[in-house]
Amino acid sequence: KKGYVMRKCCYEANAKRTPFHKRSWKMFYCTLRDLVLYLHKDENGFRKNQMGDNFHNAIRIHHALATKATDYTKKMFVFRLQTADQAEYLFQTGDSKELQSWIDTINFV
Ligand code: I3P
Repeated sequence: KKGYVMRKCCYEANAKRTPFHKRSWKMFYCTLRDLVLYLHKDENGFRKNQMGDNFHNAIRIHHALATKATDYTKKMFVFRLQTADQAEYLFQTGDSKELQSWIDTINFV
């Protein structure tokens, strides 16, 4: 699965709260492949730079959980991703169908 999403970091690994200057929403082109969610600036990023500089923008989703962020009311169609290493992110998708599709894809791969 792939597509543009907005992402906000809330917690880094080991439930460490993301510092204020890194908590803003950013747009990414998101590619889910082999249990890893790759986040690139645009569609070309993945191809150009498969093994490249974006390692820190790769989120391992093995034993991760995606749920609708019903408590986050500032934006619509947002899900929360909690990873095995206790990082946490919010992702905003385009509509309710995309929202459900990302959640299902992440939880059932
Ligand atoms: C953050 C930015 C985010 C905001 C976050 C701010 O500031 O305004 O949009 O999250 O609030 O810290 P900056 O751009 O300087 O990084 P929301 O959109 O969810 O309010 P937070 O610290 O309460 O997460």
